[in-house]
Amino acid sequence: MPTALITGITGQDGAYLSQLLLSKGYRVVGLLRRSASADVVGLRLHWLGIADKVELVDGNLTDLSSLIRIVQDVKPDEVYNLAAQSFVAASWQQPLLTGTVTGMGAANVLEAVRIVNPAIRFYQASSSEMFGKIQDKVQSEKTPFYPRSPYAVAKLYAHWMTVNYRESFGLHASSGILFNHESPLRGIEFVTRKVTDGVARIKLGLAKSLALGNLDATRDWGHARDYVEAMWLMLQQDKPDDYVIATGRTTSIREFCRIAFSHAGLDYADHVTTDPAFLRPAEVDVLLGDASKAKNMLGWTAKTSLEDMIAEMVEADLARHRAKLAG
Ligand code: NDP
Ligand code: GDR
Repeated sequence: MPTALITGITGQDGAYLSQLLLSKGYRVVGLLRRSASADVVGLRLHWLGIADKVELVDGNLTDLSSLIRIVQDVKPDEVYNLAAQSFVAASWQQPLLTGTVTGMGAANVLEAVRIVNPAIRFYQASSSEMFGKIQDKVQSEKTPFYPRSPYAVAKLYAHWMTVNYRESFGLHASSGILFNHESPLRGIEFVTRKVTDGVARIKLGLAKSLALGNLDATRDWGHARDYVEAMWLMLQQDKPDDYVIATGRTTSIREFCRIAFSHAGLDYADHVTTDPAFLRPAEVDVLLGDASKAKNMLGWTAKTSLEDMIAEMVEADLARHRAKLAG
C-alpha cells in the first residue's frame, strides 16, 4: 500500500485529495498544525466522511525539524505540499507570514524530502495567480509570470524552488499551476463560497444583501474534486514536470453571481452591493488557462461544468443553513 503525506490536509484540496487517495488504496497521513480549537479541526474531512480514515501528525510548515521528523517517521512514497496562507487578500495584511509559510514553507518541505529520502515524489501547489498581470490572453506553461500580490510572489518562489530542486538534485518534483477551483468545501472568505453562502442566507430570509468588491474580474473556475486528480496523475508520470490545470472558460464575478442567485430563483441585481473595502491594492483582472499539456500528457480534462458546480455549492449552503435553523 503506497503512503502519501499531505500538508494542508484540513483545507479544501487536502480533503478531496485524501478522499481520492483513500479510494485508490493509499495510506494517507496529513500534517496538522497545532490549534487551540482542536474540537473544530478536520471539519472538511468529517464532511466527506473520511476523518477516521486518515492519520494526522503534528507539525508546521515553518518548522523544518518537525518536517524532517515526520518524513522520517511516516516514510511517504509521495508528498503533496498543499499547505499555505492561501487567501490573496490577506497577503497584503500579512506579507511576511505569507512569504514564510507559502514561500519558505515549500522550501522546507523540499529540504525535508531531499535530506531524508530524495526518491520521494513531490507535488507543489502552484497557482495561476503567478501569471498576475496577464502577458498572454490564454495562459499556458510558456506564459511569463508577473505576480500581483505578496501571495503570488511567495508562490513564485516556491514554484521555482520546485523546478530548481528537480534540476539540481534530480528530485521527482512536479508543480501544478492550478487555476481557481471551488466546491462546497471552499473557505467562506473566497468569492465563490461567499456568494453561494450569501444566496442561501438571502433565500432563507437570514440576510437581504451581499457586499462584494470588484465584480468585473474574471476567473477560470473548476471543481476541486476534478483538480486533485491532476495532482495525483502528475506524480504517476515517469518524469516530473509542470502543468497548467484549468477549464479553458473564464467568467466574471458578476456572471457567477447571476448564475448562483438565479439557481435559487433570485435576481442578483436586487441583492448584490459593492463595497470598496473588498477591493485589492492590485488586481488580477483576467485568468484563462490552456490545459492542453495536461490533456496530452496526463489524459486530464475538467469534468464538472461551472453551472453544475454552482448548483452543488448553493444546495450545500442552503442545506447547511436549513439544518442550523432547524436547531
Ligand atoms: P486552504 O486555504 O483551504 O487550505 C490551506 C491549508 O494549509 C490548511 O490545511 C491550513 O491549515 C494549512 N496551513 C496553513 N498554514 C500552515 C502552516 N504554517 N503549517 C501547516 N499547515 C498550514 O487552501 P486550498 O485547499 O484551497 O488550496 C490548497 C493549496 O493550493 C494552497 O497552497 C493554495 O495556495 C493552492 N492553490 C489553490 C487554488 C484554489 O483555487 N483553491 C488554486 C491554486 C493554488 P489550517 O486548517 O490549520 O488553517
Ligand atoms: P483568488 O480568489 O484571489 O482568485 O485566489 P478569491 O475568490 O479571493 O477572489 C477572486 C476574485 O473575486 C474578486 N472579488 C472578491 N474576492 C473576495 N474574496 N471577496 C469579495 O468580496 C470579492 N469581490 C470581488 C477578487 O478581487 C478576485 O478578483 C484563489 C485562492 O484560492 C488562491 O490561493 C489561488 O492561488 C487562486 O485562487 C488561483
